[in-house]
Amino acid sequence: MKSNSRKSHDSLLLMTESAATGSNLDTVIKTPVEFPDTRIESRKNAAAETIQGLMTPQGWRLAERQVEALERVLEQHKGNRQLVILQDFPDPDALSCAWTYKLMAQQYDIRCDIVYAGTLSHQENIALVKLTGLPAQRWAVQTVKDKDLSVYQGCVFVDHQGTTTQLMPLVQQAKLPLIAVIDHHTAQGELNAKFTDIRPQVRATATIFTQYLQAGLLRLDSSISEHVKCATALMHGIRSDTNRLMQAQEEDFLAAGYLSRFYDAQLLNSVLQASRSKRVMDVIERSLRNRVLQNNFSIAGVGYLRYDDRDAIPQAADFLVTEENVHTAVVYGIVHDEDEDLELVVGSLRTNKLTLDPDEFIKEAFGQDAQGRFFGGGRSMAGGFEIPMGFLSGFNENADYTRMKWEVFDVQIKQKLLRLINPEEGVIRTV
Ligand SMILES: [Mn+2]
Repeated sequence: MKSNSRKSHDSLLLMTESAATGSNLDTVIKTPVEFPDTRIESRKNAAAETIQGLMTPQGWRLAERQVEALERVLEQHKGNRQLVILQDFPDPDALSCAWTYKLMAQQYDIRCDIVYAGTLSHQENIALVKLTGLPAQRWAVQTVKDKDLSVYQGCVFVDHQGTTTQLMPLVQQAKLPLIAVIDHHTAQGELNAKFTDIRPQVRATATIFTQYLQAGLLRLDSSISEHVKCATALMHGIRSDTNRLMQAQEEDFLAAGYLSRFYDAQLLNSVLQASRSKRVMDVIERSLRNRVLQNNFSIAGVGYLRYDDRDAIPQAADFLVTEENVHTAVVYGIVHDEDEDLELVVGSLRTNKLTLDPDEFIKEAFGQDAQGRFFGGGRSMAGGFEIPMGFLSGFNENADYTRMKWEVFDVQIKQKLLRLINPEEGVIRTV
């Protein structure tokens, strides 16, 4: 069914394109049409697609404007080498957008390296990268110090604004100019990029990037395997940031509709089939056992977990928010990085309460550090935080000490959360 419809679409394309490619089909018109810039041609096609309803008129106008601005910036940086920086624990939205950026920039002879400082933790993200051959590399902070950043002429942030990557200070030190920021999280402050497209009302950055494709920044071709895989990654990005499209809005559906022409459903299915490890299941079990229910919030501390299992926290939050009468779940734990003997508190919030702004909620609950940076933030329906443990960080062999340390953080975090959840009750009792 699927492949049939794709075939008929392809042959349709062939028919309409034959004039331009000058093949010997009977239908070919003699005058060969020359397009000096293929992007102009695809812009025209894109306009036709808009009329067919794959973009809202507002979405189209915005995308067209942004694409023009981005094209100008790419043009100015022709031949450059750029770093596309992801958040430390990249998700499908971030990964797919970085890849799309890389493919778009390639047309301008710009070479991009996609990097992240943390790790790929969620089983689906590991599967996504492996199965699509997605070109992202891990740059652990300690190894970056030996890297020569002067080979790059600029950097790009997608799906974040520099607050969730440990690479930020290094990039600033190397004085790498910020070329582009494309994100759907709430604006986190002045960044001074050459191109900025921050749209907090859009559910996924992958939707924004799909609109760039639709507006002609890169013409997807279903006979190019890399394009098919990238479209599949974008589809996964939109799905995963919209709770399997359940929180998607018109723009996201339309973007998914466009991608449906190119993506590989079977490949996406294989990515989604990736199974959870036992350790992730254990974290989910702990969250279930430890959860505290109050005012339709479900709060759970899960204790210590390994760095590689860090993404078990949002998965546990995803699960807790499905309970009856719960609209918001917050799950947190102490993530231990054995390589660096570093510990930090990591937490995730998931909500389906439309009036709750995760960004505001997290900023309000945890405040800022000494440098004025917030411990976390969010986008629509989801948020996260990371709190360094400072002097208390580091492994201790004494089991009592380790338990006590957890309890202190557990109580402190609950206290900060419950102050917002039950404002009238004030501070909670610790026993
Ligand atoms: Mn996202």
